[in-house]
Amino acid sequence: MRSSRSLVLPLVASAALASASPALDRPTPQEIRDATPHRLRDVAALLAARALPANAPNGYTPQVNACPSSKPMVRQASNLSDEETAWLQKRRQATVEPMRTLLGRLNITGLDTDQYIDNHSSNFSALPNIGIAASGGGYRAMLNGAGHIEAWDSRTPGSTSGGQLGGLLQSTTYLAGLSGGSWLVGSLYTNNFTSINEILALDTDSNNSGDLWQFGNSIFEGPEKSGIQLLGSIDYYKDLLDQVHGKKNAGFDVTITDYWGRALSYQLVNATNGGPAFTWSSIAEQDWFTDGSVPLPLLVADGRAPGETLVSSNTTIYTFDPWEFGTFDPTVYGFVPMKYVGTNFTMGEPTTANECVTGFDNVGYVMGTSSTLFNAALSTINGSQTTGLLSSALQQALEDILTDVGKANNDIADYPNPFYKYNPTGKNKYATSQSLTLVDGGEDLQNIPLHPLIQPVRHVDVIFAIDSSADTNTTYPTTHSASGWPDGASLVATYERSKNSIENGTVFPSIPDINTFMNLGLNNRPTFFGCDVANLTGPAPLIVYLPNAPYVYTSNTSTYDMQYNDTERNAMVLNAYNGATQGNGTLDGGHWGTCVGCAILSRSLHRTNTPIPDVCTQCFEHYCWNGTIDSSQPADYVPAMKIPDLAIKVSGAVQGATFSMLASVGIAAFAVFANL
Ligand SMILES: *[C@@H]1O[C@H](CO)[C@@H](O)[C@H](O)[C@H]1NC(C)=O
Ligand SMILES: *[C@@H]1O[C@H](CO)[C@@H](O)[C@H](O)[C@H]1NC(C)=O
Ligand SMILES: *[C@@H]1O[C@H](CO)[C@@H](O)[C@H](O)[C@H]1NC(C)=O
Ligand SMILES: *[C@@H]1O[C@H](CO)[C@@H](O)[C@H](O)[C@H]1NC(C)=O
Ligand SMILES: *[C@@H]1O[C@H](CO)[C@@H](O)[C@H](O)[C@H]1NC(C)=O
Ligand SMILES: *[C@@H]1O[C@H](CO)[C@@H](O)[C@H](O)[C@H]1NC(C)=O
Ligand SMILES: *[C@@H]1O[C@H](CO)[C@@H](O)[C@H](O)[C@H]1NC(C)=O
Ligand SMILES: *[C@@H]1O[C@H](CO)[C@@H](O)[C@H](O)[C@H]1NC(C)=O
Ligand SMILES: *[C@@H]1O[C@H](CO)[C@@H](O)[C@H](O)[C@H]1NC(C)=O
Ligand SMILES: *[C@@H]1O[C@H](CO)[C@@H](O)[C@H](O)[C@H]1NC(C)=O
Ligand SMILES: *[C@@H]1O[C@H](CO)[C@@H](O)[C@H](O)[C@H]1NC(C)=O
Ligand SMILES: CC(=O)N[C@H]1CO[C@H](CO)[C@@H](O)[C@@H]1O
Repeated sequence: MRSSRSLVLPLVASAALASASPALDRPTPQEIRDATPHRLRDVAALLAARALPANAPNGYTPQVNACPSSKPMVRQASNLSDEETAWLQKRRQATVEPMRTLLGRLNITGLDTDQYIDNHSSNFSALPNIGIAASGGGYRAMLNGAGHIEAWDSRTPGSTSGGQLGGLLQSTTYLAGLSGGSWLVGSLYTNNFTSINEILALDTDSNNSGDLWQFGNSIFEGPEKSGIQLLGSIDYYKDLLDQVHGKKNAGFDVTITDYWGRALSYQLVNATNGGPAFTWSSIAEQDWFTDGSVPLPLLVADGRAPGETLVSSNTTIYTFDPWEFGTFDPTVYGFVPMKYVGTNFTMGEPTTANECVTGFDNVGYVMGTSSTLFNAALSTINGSQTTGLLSSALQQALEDILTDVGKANNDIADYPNPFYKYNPTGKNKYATSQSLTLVDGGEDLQNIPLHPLIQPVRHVDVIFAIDSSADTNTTYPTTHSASGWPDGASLVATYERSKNSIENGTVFPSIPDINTFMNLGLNNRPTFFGCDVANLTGPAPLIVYLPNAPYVYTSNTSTYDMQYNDTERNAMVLNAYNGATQGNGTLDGGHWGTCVGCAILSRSLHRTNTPIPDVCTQCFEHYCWNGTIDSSQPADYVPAMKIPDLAIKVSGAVQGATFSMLASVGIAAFAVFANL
């Protein structure tokens, strides 16, 4: 008889089970699979105290229940949700003290920052409102973003000493992620907003069960452990299949994104089997979020109907926040409660009052939706390329999907359209379709998730825009340009869009052409855009542009690198840490910290009619793009290591499980993908 001892343990014993008593039996994968639903719920809760398996006992399969008495409805996008409005009261208040500490450390001579905060703390809307945006670009982007977050997090050891920027994260209101950036953001929020430092430290400690961010095994072979148990590739494939089949058998359309999102979760969600019951909306039910102690996470995806071609000027951009899903764009202009995404809506209401769907918003599916271009990583695999890697059953399942949707649509994520017949007489172009197909948030070339942060209703003052795009040697295929560095193309796309009718009230600072980025080196060092409020056509944030560059490591790894061992991973993160802090304040004359403080304060000082301190004027002269254009053909771009003394060499090229895009036939967005 199989012991069910651990399955029926009361929840109070779970902490002891998880930490102190390794001798106690833990459920085996088989036991978990065999467990009855109520037992499964206990197991899930027991294994995953740090996040919320809100869809237990159903796991990955969405549930259909009667709608609650207060029916979920689509609302107009004319303002923020009531939830966000209420939450902001707490969050903005919670940022005041961290901001005071940070600004006090940044040595802004000529401004008594303590006094400034005191003068305005009763009306915190006068104080700076900060957003962070982490771009796409696969694991490169995730890790480059992570180094910035680590540098800005006051919990990181050493981050609050001189020249350091720890506390910026704690001062931030919004944290947006797209594609690879969504893996970073999503992973933090499904793991109790744990610190990057803790994630990296824990899993290099062999005595600890931390299994997050193990990229040494690629997504094709699966992790060594599934949360707490050992896991072989065969079990991994079986789990992926079982989970997605559960959803399919319950009557929901599945796409390769379902498999991709599930596979990602084994690396990003610290729970057994990648937390199949963890939902994105459950973030809104957790104390550490509701009390305003962390920023609001925002993940971005693009709408793309089958066969449609996307350009930045006509793409509808959707955002997932913990309360809602939807868009401010005039093409749809609506939001629906996140928890009920998956429900059939008609004219803004559930089509059938006794059929409300929950649990569709699995956290891996949401991250997978923001990063669907990586579906190609799974779907291009066939027996000849990866002999024995994927089980034939999984391969068959992927091929069946491709046969259904067509290869050109291997990158879609399928959602029941919450905006079906919603506002059909308005501009909702998508009102006639019962399904809403979403794709990677970078497919419209706006690879930095700025869209949710430039909405006027959010009143963001400054955006720290982390650009991990791989633009060079794709937009500039000259033989001597190194590949895989940003060239400003993402900012250009957002600027171009802001001049189009889809902008709907959003304003973006002037951005020069790509040649100017290259010629002036704006893509090689931090650059501020939109410094002069008088030169803007309306309220717009100041953009602190932070392009990926080699500080201590050649961090232009290929977007297609699907495997990083811990040495490589940590080198990527440390490179970004050095970028975020400009070598702990040692680079560029040593004024970087002060200038970050000035960027944070810029709009606030303007609002409160406070004179700009001289040090800030000097900062702006140094870091702001001043309108100079040089559109001549740029020279080849082969950036030098910025801190050669500390350069990290990891011997051997990173090869591992890259997948060949050339082998992938029929990807609609082939050219776009190359840039991500
Ligand atoms: C979550 O993080 C908070 C703050 O760091 C900590 O106090 C709490 O114990 C954590 N919860 C769990 C379940 O780890
Ligand atoms: C948003 O607008 C709706 C409709 O005008 C209104 O009922 C709601 O109270 C507004 N919410 C906030 C937070 O202003
Ligand atoms: C602060 O900046 C001033 C110049 O504005 C400089 O003289 C001083 O040494 C700096 N102090 C610290 C602690 O960096
Ligand atoms: C992952 O979960 C395990 C078990 O609950 C916990 O001990 C560990 O600290 C977690 N790791 C991270 C990085 O949160
Ligand atoms: C967007 O613009 C592209 C290029 O002009 C065009 O091919 C495509 O059909 C447009 N899509 C929509 C939805 O308007
Ligand atoms: C939603 O509508 C689709 C298409 O009509 C249907 O197949 C599906 O069963 C419906 N889902 C639910 C939960 O009612
Ligand atoms: C740049 O691209 C060209 C053509 O794709 C390639 O042959 C060349 O090796 C690349 N250069 C570098 C430095 O990667
Ligand atoms: C900056 O500090 C980090 C963390 O302490 C360290 O690893 C890194 O080498 C430092 N960089 C420089 C340029 O000193
Ligand atoms: C603007 O910046 C360019 C270099 O980027 C510099 O050559 C020029 O002198 C600056 N112009 C002014 C008015 O400061
Ligand atoms: C100021 O605005 C003009 C007109 O939009 C624009 O051409 C110029 O580049 C802007 N200058 C700066 C520094 O943003
Ligand atoms: C990581 O990979 C590099 C390059 O392939 C190799 O030199 C290094 O020894 C590896 N490190 C570990 C810890 O496996
Ligand atoms: C500021 C602005 O232009 N808002 C418009 C955004 O789009 C919606 C839907 O088309 C309009 O109703 C708003 O007026």
